[in-house]
Amino acid sequence: MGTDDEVRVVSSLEEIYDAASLETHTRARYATVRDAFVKAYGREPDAFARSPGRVNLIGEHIDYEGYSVLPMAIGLDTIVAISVNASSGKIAVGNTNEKYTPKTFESSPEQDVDAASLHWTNYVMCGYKGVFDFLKESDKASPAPVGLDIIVDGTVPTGSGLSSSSALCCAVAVAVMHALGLNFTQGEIADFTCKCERYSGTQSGGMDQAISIMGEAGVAKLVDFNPISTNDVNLPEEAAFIIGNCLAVSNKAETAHERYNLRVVECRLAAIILGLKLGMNAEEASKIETLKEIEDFVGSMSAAKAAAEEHLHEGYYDAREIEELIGVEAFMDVFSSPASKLVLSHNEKGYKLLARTLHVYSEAGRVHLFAAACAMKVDPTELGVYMNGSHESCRALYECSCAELDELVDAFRAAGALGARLTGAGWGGCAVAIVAKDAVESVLKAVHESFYSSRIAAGLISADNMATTLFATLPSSGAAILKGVSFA
Ligand code: ADP
Ligand code: NG1
Repeated sequence: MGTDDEVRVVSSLEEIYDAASLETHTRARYATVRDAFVKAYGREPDAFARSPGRVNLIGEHIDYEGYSVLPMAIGLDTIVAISVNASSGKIAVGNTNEKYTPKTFESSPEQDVDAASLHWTNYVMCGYKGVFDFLKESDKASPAPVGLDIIVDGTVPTGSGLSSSSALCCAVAVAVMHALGLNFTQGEIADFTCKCERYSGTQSGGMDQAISIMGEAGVAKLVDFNPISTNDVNLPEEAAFIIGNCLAVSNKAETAHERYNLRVVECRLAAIILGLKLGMNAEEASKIETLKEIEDFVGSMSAAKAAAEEHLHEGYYDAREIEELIGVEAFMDVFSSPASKLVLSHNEKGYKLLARTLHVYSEAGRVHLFAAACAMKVDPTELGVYMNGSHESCRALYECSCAELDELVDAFRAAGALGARLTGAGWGGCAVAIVAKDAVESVLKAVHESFYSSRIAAGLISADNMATTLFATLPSSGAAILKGVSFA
């Protein structure tokens, strides 16, 4: 499977899920989604689409800087049941989880997403609009918008760095594409879902959508950008990966102006300043979007890193210093999107440019070392070293960790993991650890005791929810459309 292939259409759950998960909950889960659909809309759905969450093994906060990342899809996913409703002419959206209230929209794809509302259906509208944006952009004939009935069900923990938002956005995009009788390639869907998820307010890179659409059972993927492409990475057979949620929730859209989008802005400012210092004229420099373009300009990663060390200073730059360095026009251009304007209006401390840049360049290097080590089948201990290095860089240079994540990473290492790091955007959410396969049970037990038992006792997490809080995971398959599936 690759960027030119279409999303798989399957007619049985066995083609996606393993026997144990079907037996214990997945078959029943699909029946529940179907029943919720029948209850809400009075008939069975025409089809289901599903798209998984992901764990990023290495390469954090560098996808939006143009650098390759190395995630794998996980077994937790989002299911969307869908039917055309020609008579309603509206987009009706419900959820199996009562916490997520239903909402009905007009069917015009031109409508804005109300990012400030932070309503969960924003991600549904992102996926919906993305299908029509893509048709428009690629000059393909666009069907007239029709009414759609939708029910969503998700098992990816939200705000946890396992990309529940992209699983939702991608599952909706695939479901809408199918319901409208369209067929795009996986590469096309990965590309437009990356763009349309930005309607939710975060200026994300394309990692999550790419792996959610193009993930495959048994392999992690090295994902490259501009254009998006993926290469299989065979993980060492003698190693396993464990995910642990540190229980600090980090809702990306809510905090974007002071966290995620601020980092995106800091990297762009650093890239423009470096471009100018390296001899670009003002017009050329103002067009620079990513730190990768600076590497391309100077010819190597080591030269780019040396340039950053020479031309950027430690600590914060305030707005006046940046205006003096790059000019008012370029400064305003960086903040031209509504999301970036929010960053500017909330920023009090200033912008840290050297530390962010050094994280990006060193992390990009670690991704390739990790991929090469997998290809050469080296001892997984080496992978652990790269993962530990990544966490340290995220913690100290990118400042996207938090006390709970650091404690969990330490707990993994103390329990015998070969390495551990935060995964996803950070500031809360999950850590991922690499462990020797024969140590999985002992690491799970030790981390349960050292990190979780006191939190269970304090009521921060119920023992019933531990299966999606601390678990070993294998590379799983990407998005699929399910037609004519039997739940018996
Ligand atoms: P993550 O790291 O999980 O992607 P985000 O904060 O980016 O975290 O996105 C989480 C948000 O995505 C939730 O607050 C909710 O609005 C939406 N979301 C994700 N999955 C679901 C779902 N199954 N049902 C409803 N909303 C969901
Ligand atoms: P999370 O918050 O884990 O879904 C986000 C971005 C990614 C990437 C990582 C950090 C979205 C949808 N995803 O992931 O593109 O930049 O942070 O590596 O915003």
